[in-house]
Amino acid sequence: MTLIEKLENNQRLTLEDGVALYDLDLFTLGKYANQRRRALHGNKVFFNVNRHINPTNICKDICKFCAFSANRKNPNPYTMSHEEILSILDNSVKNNHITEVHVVSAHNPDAGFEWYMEIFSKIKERFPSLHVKALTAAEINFLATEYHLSFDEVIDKMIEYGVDSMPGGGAEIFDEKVREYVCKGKVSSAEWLQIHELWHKRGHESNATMLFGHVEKREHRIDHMLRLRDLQDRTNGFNAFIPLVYQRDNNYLHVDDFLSSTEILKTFAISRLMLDNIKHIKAYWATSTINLALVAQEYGADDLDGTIEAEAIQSAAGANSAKGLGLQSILELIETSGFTPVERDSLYNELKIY
Ligand code: V47
Repeated sequence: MTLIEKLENNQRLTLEDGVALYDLDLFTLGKYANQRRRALHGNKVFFNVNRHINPTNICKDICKFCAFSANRKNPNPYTMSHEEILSILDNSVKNNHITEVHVVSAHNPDAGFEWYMEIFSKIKERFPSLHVKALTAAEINFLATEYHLSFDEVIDKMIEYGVDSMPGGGAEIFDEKVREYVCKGKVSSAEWLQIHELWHKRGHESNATMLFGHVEKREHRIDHMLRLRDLQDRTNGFNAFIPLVYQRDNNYLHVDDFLSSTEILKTFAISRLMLDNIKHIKAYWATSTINLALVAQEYGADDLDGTIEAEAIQSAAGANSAKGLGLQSILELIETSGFTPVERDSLYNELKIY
């Protein structure tokens, strides 16, 4: 069967197929990805009203791509108190009616296990209906190592303290050689997958990211997708796959060539085609820019993430995302791109179709 016949017949694609998809022209690739996307989601573009909070930037890890960590190039170390976090949320809940808080921290050995966990129960106490999406597999691995706990023990604590779902961060690129080069010493690929598997096995859901556009090759991206597809076959716990476009400012990974928009759109389209068992492909606008994230909706993506309000990780590396996007802007952007905006909750239940 040729590659085109496989696409026509919705056949499962191999590593070689995935790499070969990059050789198709963008419009042919886009046609198949869009067909798959429309079969799943019609004309809908999903988003949520959320707030990203990054409570500390002090980190014992040394990822070369990171511009957020205060141990690297960022001269302003900080660790928020729980009261600070709660007062930010007071404002976001009151003025912006957020339904989700997405909490991602650096790996701060001085903050303490309780500091990491207790904020979740405090959030739940003050805002019982707010969805808490928190603790990447990289943070869980850090907490387990630092405090001599098993992954199961950390996960049990997360559930006890009120975490609802896990974000997809820390996946970077699973290929061991590239990983060793870009984020030596951080959670390994096998550990990242194991942590999500344990979380899924408890009946909880999560997302999966991939950081691309740095030193990885196309086959590493496809390999990354296939490792996720294998796990999803076993657990069905991933809601969304999120290809994060690498931002190159203020870090130690000297990459001169920024990806072309064509390569970025192809990667969205290919992820839609390879990941036949993950329902949503998120074009996280903070890394792809809002313009390309909207175009990506015609190339396999169906989601934009959310209003985010404030963002510190990607904006530290050059993304224009520090101030978030207003609800009205998101609605207008989706509508003027010809799509139907659908506000969703964190688990993709539809809250409002505009
Ligand atoms: O894992 C770090 C990435 C991630 C850079 O689950 C960078 O819904 C680009 O995971 N250029 C954290 N990216 C953010 C994240 C995320 C974001 C939005 C939604 C969800 C979700 C998850 O940020 C890290 C890392 O891969 N990152 N540095 C950089 N220079």
